[in-house]
Amino acid sequence: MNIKARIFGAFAAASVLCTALPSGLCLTADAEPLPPESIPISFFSAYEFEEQYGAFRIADGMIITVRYASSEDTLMRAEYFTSDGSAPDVVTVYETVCRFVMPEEPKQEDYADYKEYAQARDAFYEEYGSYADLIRFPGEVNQEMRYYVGAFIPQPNTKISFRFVPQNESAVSGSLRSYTFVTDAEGNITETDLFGWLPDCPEEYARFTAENPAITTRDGLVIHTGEVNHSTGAEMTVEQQGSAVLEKILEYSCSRRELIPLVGSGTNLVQVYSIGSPGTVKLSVSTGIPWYPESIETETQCFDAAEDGTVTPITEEEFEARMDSNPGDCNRDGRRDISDLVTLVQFLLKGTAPASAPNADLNGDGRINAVDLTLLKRVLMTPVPPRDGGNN
Ligand SMILES: [Ca+2]
Ligand SMILES: [Ca+2]
Repeated sequence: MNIKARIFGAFAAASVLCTALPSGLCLTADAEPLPPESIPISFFSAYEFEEQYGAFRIADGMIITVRYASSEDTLMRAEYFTSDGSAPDVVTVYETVCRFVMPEEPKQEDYADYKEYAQARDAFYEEYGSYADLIRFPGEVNQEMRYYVGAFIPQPNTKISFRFVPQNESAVSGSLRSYTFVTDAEGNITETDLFGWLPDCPEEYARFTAENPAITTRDGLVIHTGEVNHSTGAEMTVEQQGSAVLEKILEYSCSRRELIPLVGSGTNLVQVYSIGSPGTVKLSVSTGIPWYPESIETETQCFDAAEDGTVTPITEEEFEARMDSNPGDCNRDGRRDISDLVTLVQFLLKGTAPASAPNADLNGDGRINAVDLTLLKRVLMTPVPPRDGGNN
């Protein structure tokens, strides 16, 4: 295949830098230089890489990256920079674009009978072996797909970030997520961005969901993972309750890349929340078909989010208890505001029971009366409203 030869040629050119590389990475000068096996050198090996590791992998002392594009215009190459925006001293081991052109499907009219056609079709699928399911037809013919592949070695004691930039300036830029890596004195590389531990490909997603509950916490973030199949009419809805506020900072898919769009497959969704305001929170995520309630499944988890940014899982009972130990939060929505005053006044005038009797009894004397109303007014007029989540 001539693509292969071209790629090896590209590596041969890059291997001029061999003297700068750690030993073992480079092959002897007389042999035809081959990139280390950790670097994908064909379209489908780049595909496997992306399924297994996502956009980046640290291997053999290098940062290896792949990026998919369905056309030249959307092709994204990796650009690296230091915290001050300058270009760091990085050895580019390998940089290429691996292409795959979708072959034409045998046409039935080109064959004498159906049997002959079927044989040709089977031979076509056989040729692509384990990748045959990725190029299912009928579809667009001669569509060319690409992976940008890069491998870099940063200098010791450096911190570099990568971001993908469009190959073509006029192209619509895709996700501008950046990835950051730190190297120590020995040149060991560590990924320090969120994707160092957050899954960003199907295999990492499978591992993450096997090891963690559907709603989990790490590094002060709350992460929800779940599958939703929009083609069945299913939807995912998120609700939060309590005094803390979660803000969604990321939502992305970790599904298998479909080279030919398939109908009816689900999406492995990852949602990441940071703490917008501390306190206590209950996060509920429901997935299912809205008009078919039996299909709806709900995942719930409660957390304490502290001022210092730590997030701790708590039980639903603990959450309910916290909700009732927040004096002044008469309507039990996690906050103390004017609506609580309305709730308390309605109780005093009309006897309408407040959602939380313990919270309405501000002085804790076992009765809800005008004294509590006075106290609530005072609480609401305090310049800095307490937001302790009822933990005091
Ligand atoms: Ca309230
Ligand atoms: Ca009272």
